[in-house]
Amino acid sequence: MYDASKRLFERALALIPGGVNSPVRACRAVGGDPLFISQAQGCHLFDADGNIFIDYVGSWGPMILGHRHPAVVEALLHALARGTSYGAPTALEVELAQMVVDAVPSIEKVRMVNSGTEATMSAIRLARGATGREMIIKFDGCYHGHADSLLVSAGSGVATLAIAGSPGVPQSFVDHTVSVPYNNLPVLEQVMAAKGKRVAAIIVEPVAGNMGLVAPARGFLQGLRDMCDRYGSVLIFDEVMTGFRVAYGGAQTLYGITPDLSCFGKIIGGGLPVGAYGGRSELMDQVAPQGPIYQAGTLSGNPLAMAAGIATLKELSKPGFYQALEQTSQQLLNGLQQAARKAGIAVSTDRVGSMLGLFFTSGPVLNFEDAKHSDLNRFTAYYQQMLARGIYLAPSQFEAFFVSAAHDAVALEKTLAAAEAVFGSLAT
Ligand code: KE4
Repeated sequence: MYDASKRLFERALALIPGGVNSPVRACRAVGGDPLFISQAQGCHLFDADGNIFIDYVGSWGPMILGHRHPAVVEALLHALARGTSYGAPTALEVELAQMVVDAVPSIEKVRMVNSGTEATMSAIRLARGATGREMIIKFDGCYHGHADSLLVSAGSGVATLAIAGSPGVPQSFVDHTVSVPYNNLPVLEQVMAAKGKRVAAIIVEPVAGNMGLVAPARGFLQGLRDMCDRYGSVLIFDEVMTGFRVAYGGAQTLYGITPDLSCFGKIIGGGLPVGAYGGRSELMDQVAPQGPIYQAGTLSGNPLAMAAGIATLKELSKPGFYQALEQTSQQLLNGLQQAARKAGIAVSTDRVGSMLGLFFTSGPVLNFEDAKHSDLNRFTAYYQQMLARGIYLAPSQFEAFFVSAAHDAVALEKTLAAAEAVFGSLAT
């Protein structure tokens, strides 16, 4: 069944910490060993043993078109025929920058980097440099990558590994970062009343996807905007996951809130390593070499990654793309809710665009504490049994799951049949 993956994992364990190049992939939160994937097509993954799965991880967000979309493959092959990396400006970088600026009204200038972590780390440095302040406020359960000053009570991998922050993060860095509950304006107001004049930035996932899916409560994002205006802090929307996922212009266009800086990743690389941060020229022009705030990257704006990102955004910008994806996503959610109800299983679900969340609790789940108090053992059983039925979910309760344009009626039917069987067995 999984012999080839097991052999590969044994070898990997001798060579790579935990046998994986990113902790959550080790599946430690749900037990079992990771499957090694050999190829993918559309909404399907094929593991090293040839097993086929319907994929709801989508490489943790980038694969909104599905795997190996013809337009992305063609763009990559075209770029590859001309070279792989020049360490010099290319027309492709200008084209992708133009597409991001055109898509996101709050962005006048954008800098390409190589990961979401680089994007948020750089945006934080810019906010600190532009304000001359040091403090950062983030939210429990939100994950912004693994930059030292943001690895504090993070969600995603850190939450699953139950590490608040991480060894190796200097105490002094922790002193500059405050983490408060998501969706809780009164607590934030207290912190800002006491420290607001020292706060360089408030950074938030406008739709949280690293504690499972937790949508912003009504007025929450506007409250952050108002507080940043009141205290002169920079509002950073970490749209690494939500950017071009929940809407073409990201969560900020969906909720009508204008951040000062935005971070992107995942989808804008079309499956290749890309991150980006952007905002008003008045801020972005303070970044080197235009300004004094340093940030750099050997492979930033890599032509292959730019080509994949451009091809992806071209597909996303086509009329009706998001409406069709939302329809499929809602169908899936309705089916999951129906299957749970039929089995008498208490679940709390939510959907923003094609980002979905399911907790084993009657809910509601408004923050990380709520998420942590859901039935994690039941999630583990659900995960393992869905995997055994060929449905590939994120191996952690503290992740969202994603629908792509490649998830068709057949895939949904198989998924919901599996869910009905699994919920039924969980109920016994
Ligand atoms: P990367 O450095 O992994 O490209 O991006 C970090 C990041 C920043 N901001 C948000 C909102 C993110 O979700 C992420 C990364 N997301 C996780 C999954 N939830 C990546 C998966 C992993 O760590 O392997």
